[in-house]
Amino acid sequence: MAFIDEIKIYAKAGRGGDGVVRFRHEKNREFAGPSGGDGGRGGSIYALAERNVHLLAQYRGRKKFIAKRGEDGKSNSLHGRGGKDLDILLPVGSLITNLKTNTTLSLNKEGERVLLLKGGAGGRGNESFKSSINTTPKESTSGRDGEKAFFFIEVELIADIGFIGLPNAGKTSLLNKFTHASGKVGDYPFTTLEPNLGEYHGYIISDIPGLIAGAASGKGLGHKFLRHIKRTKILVHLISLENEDPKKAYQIIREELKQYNQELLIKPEIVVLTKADLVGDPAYLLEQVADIKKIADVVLAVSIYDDNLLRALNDAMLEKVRFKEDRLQTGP
Ligand SMILES: Nc1nc2c(ncn2[C@@H]2O[C@H](COP(=O)(O)OP(=O)(O)OP(=O)(O)O)[C@@H](O)[C@H]2O)c(=O)[nH]1
Ligand SMILES: [Mg+2]
Repeated sequence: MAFIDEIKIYAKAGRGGDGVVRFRHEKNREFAGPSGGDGGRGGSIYALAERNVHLLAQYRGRKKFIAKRGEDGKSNSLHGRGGKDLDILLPVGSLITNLKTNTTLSLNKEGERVLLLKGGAGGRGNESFKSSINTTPKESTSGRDGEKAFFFIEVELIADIGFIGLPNAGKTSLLNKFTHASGKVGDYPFTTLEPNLGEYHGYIISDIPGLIAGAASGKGLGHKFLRHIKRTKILVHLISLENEDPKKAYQIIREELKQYNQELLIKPEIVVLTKADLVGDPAYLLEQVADIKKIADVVLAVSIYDDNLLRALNDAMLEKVRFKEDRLQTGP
C-alpha cells in the first residue's frame, strides 16, 4: 500500500441542542411553572493516536468528520443528551495543524488523545430563566454552533525498527517475511528506491534503500533516507554472506552512520548475516558470526528459506524493541 504521509481534512464539532419552552400542567392550573429543559452539548472532535501508519491512506476518500448534534431539551425539566464525541484515528507521529488558528498539536504516543474542536454549548430551556420576578418565563435560547476548521496532517515517521545495509543485502526480502509488506525484491543493487514500511507485532519496521560508502556525503540513494533512521528505536544491520569480507561490509556502513550522525552508533543494534543458505560450510558460518561478535553485541545468521533462523531473529528483534520500550517508559 502506498504510504501517505500528509492529508488535509475538514472537521466540525456538533451543534448544541436547543433549549425549549414548556410548562408543567397540574390539575386546574395550566401553566403551573416553567419546565423546559436545556439542550445538550454538541459532540467534540478529538484526535486519537494509533500505531497504524496506513490510517491516512484510508481517509483519502473521506475527508469530512462531523460530530453529532446535542439533543434538544424536553418537557418535565429534562435536559437533552450531549452529542457523541468523535475520535479521528491518526498514526503516532502525526502533526496536526488547525488551519484556522494556525496552531499545531502532535501525537507522540499510542493512545494519546487531544481535543481538536469543542462541541457547541446547549441552549437554555425556559426553566433556567425562572426567577422571583419572572415565575413563568417564555424564553429559551438555541444551541451554539460547534467549532469547525480545516486541518493539515503530516506524519513524521517514527519507526521502531530500521533495516539498513548495503544494496542487495536482503533487507526488503526480510521485511516481506516479517510483515504484510510486499516490497519489490531484485537481484541487483538499488531495487528499493523509497522506504518500505511494514507492521510487525504492533511495531513499525522501515526498510530504507541500500547505503554505500560515501552515502553520508551524498553517494547513492541512502543519503536522503538516513534521516528516517534518526528517530528509529533500534537498527537491524543486514550483511549478505555473499560478501567476501562481511566484517568489512559492516564497518563500511558503520563509518557512514558515524559521518552522518554520531548518535546513530549508539542505537541498540542487531547484526544479521543474510543468505546463510548460500554458505556450504557450517564452520565458515560460525567463523563469520564469531568474527563480527568481536565488534558487535548481537549477531545472528539468517536465511529467508530457513524457518528456525527466521524465528531466532524474530525473537531477538522483539526482545530488543521491547527492552528499548521499557527503558523509554521508566527512564534510562
Ligand atoms: N539465497 C538467498 N537469497 C536471498 C535471501 N534473501 C534475499 N535474497 C535475494 O537477494 C536479492 C536481493 O534481495 P532484496 O531483498 O531486494 O535486497 P535489498 O537489501 O532490499 O536490496 P536493495 O533494495 O537494492 O538495497 C534478491 O534476489 C533476493 O531474492 C536469502 O536468504 N537467501
Ligand atoms: Mg530493497
